[in-house]
Amino acid sequence: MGGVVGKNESPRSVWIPETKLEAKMVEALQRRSSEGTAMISFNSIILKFPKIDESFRKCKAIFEQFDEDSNGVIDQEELTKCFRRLEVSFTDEEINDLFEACDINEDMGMKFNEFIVLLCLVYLLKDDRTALHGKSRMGMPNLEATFETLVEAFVFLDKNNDGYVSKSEMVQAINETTSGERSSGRIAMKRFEEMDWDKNGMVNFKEFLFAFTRWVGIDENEDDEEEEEEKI
Ligand SMILES: [Ca+2]
Ligand SMILES: [Ca+2]
Ligand SMILES: [Ca+2]
Repeated sequence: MGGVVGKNESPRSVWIPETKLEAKMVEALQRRSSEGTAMISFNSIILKFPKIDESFRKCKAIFEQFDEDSNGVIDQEELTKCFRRLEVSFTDEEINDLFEACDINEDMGMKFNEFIVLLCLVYLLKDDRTALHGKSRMGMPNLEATFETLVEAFVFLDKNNDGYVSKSEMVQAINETTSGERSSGRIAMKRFEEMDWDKNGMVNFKEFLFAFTRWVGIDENEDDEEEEEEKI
């Protein structure tokens, strides 16, 4: 296998967001990346996995609290209440868009992993609404620190600052870590494919977050259980 990856990026130079929500995500990420990132390598992201995992698991209590009828999913009504409690002032339309975007198994409810992704998107999008920096945006400082780590990881990977992670950006990030190893291109491809949920050749922030919930093992996939060797 020749390591010629990186040069043959798709000719598409500008990626157009498919939804209003995605456009907002891209905008927020681009603004965020102008502030820089503390991530220095893909390894530094991997080293954060245990902490991210722990923080996600602590979030389970929050999830259960908002799942008022304890049916294992947060429905639209429960979510609206949740936003009110968190003092997140999103419009009904915005909440609805977030709900639809994160309901990847399309069961009209937020399962735990979907809920975490949704909260992280809220964290990102709320950035432009609260002028008060350094103040907790959602009243969950520990979880917000984890979300910040995830935003930083994405910003690190998105080298050209277009709000998406491309294949070549992933290869670049992995190469920086495992330079000289012949398998690095293959690892990058594998990681990329795990992230590119809709297989359109680009990873948006939402896909990136779902990949994280799978990597740290909180994904509850009942319908397809592909046993993946978790080797990084
Ligand atoms: Ca429920
Ligand atoms: Ca769902
Ligand atoms: Ca990019």
